[in-house]
Amino acid sequence: MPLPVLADSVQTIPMKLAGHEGEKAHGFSNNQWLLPHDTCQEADVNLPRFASEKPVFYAAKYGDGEDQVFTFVVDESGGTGTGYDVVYIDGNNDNRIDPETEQFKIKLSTRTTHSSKRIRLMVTAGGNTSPYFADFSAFLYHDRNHPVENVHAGLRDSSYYEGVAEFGGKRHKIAVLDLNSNGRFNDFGAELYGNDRMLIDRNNDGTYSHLDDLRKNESFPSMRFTKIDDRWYSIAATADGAQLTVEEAQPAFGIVQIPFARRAKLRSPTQLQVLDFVDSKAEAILGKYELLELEFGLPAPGAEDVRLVTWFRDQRPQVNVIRGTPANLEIGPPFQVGIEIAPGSNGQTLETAIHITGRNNEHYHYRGAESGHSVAAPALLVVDEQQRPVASIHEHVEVGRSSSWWIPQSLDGKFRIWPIIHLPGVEYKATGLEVEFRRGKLVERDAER
Ligand SMILES: [Ca+2]
Ligand SMILES: [Ca+2]
Ligand SMILES: [Ca+2]
Ligand SMILES: [Ca+2]
Repeated sequence: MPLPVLADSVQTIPMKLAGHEGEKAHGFSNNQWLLPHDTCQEADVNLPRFASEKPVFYAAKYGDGEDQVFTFVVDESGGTGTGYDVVYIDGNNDNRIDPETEQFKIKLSTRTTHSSKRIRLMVTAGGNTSPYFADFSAFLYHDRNHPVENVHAGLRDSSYYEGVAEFGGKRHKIAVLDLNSNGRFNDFGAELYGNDRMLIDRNNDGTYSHLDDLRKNESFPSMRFTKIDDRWYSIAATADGAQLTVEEAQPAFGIVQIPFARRAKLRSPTQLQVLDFVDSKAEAILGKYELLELEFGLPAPGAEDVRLVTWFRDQRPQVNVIRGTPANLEIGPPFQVGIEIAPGSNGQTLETAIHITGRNNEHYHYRGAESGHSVAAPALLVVDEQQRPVASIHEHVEVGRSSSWWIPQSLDGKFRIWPIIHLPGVEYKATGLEVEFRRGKLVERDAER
C-alpha cells in the first residue's frame, strides 16, 4: 500500500552507528536478558575446551537473518568451583568460537558492584550485516521462576544510529534506538521497551529529552505517523538502522466521541495517540485501537473542572475509528461513589477510602482543581439512625487512598458513613455504609465476613 505522503517531501537519510563505547546522548537503557543453560542451544557450534565442568551457555538473539542466535559461554578458567571469570562469544556468528579472538576476561557483577564488558556482535538485519555493540554482564541470580541460583547474563545499552533530518525547514539530529533489544531498528509500536524509539533533538542542544510537554518532547515511540510541530510525518528506519526515510504525511482522520471526555490515550499495533477533546469530540487517525487511559473533565460553574482519570489495565475498551461515522464510546457515567472501611490497627481508628467507579467497573482517580478555585474536597459524613450528622471527616480524605480517622469515644450505636463528593454535570450515585461503634470502637460483624 503506498504511504499517504506529500510529494517532494521525501528525505532519505544515511544513519551513522553511535554509542560504540556505551556513550549516549539519551537516557534509555535497553537490555536483552540471557537465561542460563547447561548445554549449547545451537546445534553444530564449534566450541573450545572449557576448564569448568559446568560452563554456562546462553543464546542471545539478534537481527532477522537465517541464524539469529549468538552463542555465549561463561567458564571458570581455574577449573570447576573457582568462579566464573571468562566469557566466550561467537560475535561474528559463524558458529565457531575462536579462543584467540572471542574470549574475554570478566568479573561477575554483584549486588554492590557492576562489572561489564563492551562487546561487538555482527548482526544481520534487512539483508545487511553490521556491528552492534552492547555491554555484557553476568551475575548470580534467582527468583520465583528460577528458584535455583545460577549465572544469568544481560546485554545492555546497545549502540544506536544517528543522522540529521529536516522538520519544518529546520535541521535536527535524529536517533533510532533498538529499545526492545532484538537487533532490528524498525519495530513499530507504542510499548516503551516492547518496541523501538526515535529521538529528535528539536532544541539542538545535543541531547534528547523525554518530556511530557508535547511541544518540547524529543522522544517518540516508533510509529506509523509522528506529529512534530503540528505536522505529521512518516518516519521509518531500515531494519539495520543504517537508513531513515522521513516524509511529510497526511493521515486520514475520523471522530471519537465520548461524553465529558477531556483526554484519552489510544493504542494500536502501529500507533499511539493522545486525543484532546472539545465538546466531547476528538479527531483520531483511522484504525482499530484499545483505550489505555481516559480523563473526564466535569465543568464546575465558577471553578476549575473536576477531573476523573482512569487507566485500563485489562479488558481495554476497543475503539474503531472509521471514516465518516463518529466512534461513540459509552463509558464513564453514571458513576458509583462508594466507600470501604476497615478497622485500624489499634481498634480506635477507622481506615476509610472513597472509590469512584464507572459503568464498566473501571476505577477513577479524582483530581480537584490544581490552583485554588476548586469545588469542595472529598469528605466523609457520619450520621446516626435518625439521619442526624454526628461527625464529618475532611482531613486526608482522598479518592482511592485510605485514611485513618479517630473514632470519637462518644459514638455508641449504629451509624452510616457517607462519601461526600460532588461530580458536577454528570449522573452519579453515592452509597453509604452501615457501621456499629461500641464506645468509640468499631464492632466487627462476622456476618459480613
Ligand atoms: Ca549462531
Ligand atoms: Ca566466531
Ligand atoms: Ca528493535
Ligand atoms: Ca535536545
